[in-house]
Amino acid sequence: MGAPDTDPEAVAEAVLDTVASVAPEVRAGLPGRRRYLDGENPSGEDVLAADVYADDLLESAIGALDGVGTYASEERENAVDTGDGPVSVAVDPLDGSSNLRSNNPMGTVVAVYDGALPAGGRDLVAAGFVLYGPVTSMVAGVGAPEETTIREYLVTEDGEREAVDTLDLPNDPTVYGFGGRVPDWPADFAAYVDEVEDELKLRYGGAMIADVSQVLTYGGVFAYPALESAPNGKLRLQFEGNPVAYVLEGAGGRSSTGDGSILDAPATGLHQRVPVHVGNDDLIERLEAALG
Ligand code: P6P
Repeated sequence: MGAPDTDPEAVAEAVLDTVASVAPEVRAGLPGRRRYLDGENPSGEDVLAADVYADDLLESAIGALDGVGTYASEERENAVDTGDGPVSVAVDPLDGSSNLRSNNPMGTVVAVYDGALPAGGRDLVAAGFVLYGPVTSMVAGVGAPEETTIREYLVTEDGEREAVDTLDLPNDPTVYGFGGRVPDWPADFAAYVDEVEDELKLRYGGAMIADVSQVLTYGGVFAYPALESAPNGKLRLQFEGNPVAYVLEGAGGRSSTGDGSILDAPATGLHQRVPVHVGNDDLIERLEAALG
């Protein structure tokens, strides 16, 4: 390795290129890795052979980059020291991997922070996700959250990113998807759902980035809210909440923990959970009013 690059945004671009470059290999390795392994991930969830496979590929490729000092993953208890670089990379190697057994879309989420982990969303210098759908695509942006532009790319069989277009949230929202069980929703969230259901069509597939892709394409709202049984919801701030908030806010939408932008949520731990609500500005504004 040469001298670590010191420009965080240049390193971030290299990280996004690297995630795209390994995407075909991740996708090609899925068919033979649909079995569950013994043990659980740090969040207490079952682990598929594909989760470990994708994580190992990404750690090896990202950790080798000049400028990356730390690699962290939803599948690893602790972050990995990968050198002296200025940025830390947090990855959900296969978001929604339980969809592999039912052959539904899933993907890879990546967040690039300027500095050490755990980090707040305002420390992001890039974020995005690869979606393994009918085609392999990437949605990502580089720069400070307030300055980024979110773009969609097709990922070629050679792992190259081909820009398609910039992404701006449609003004006439049509879809919603909410995680958790109805009886677990707090009453004020259930009241919000009652209101929203009259206006939007349900789109929920069990993989955050696939459901978020519906919102980015058609407008609407995705939420994995706080639950009576899980006051901080299910999704992880470092690996899911911050990157998806970066993307939605960068595309002209809004994010909320229920009490302000997810990007302002204090970072307290590598695997901390956070309620996630992202989508069109007025829908999130109404959500925050409902949650009081
Ligand atoms: P549920 C996938 O395991 C994940 O972390 C997100 O991608 C997704 O939004 C959520 O959990 C699905 O959770 O409770 O619907 O299975």
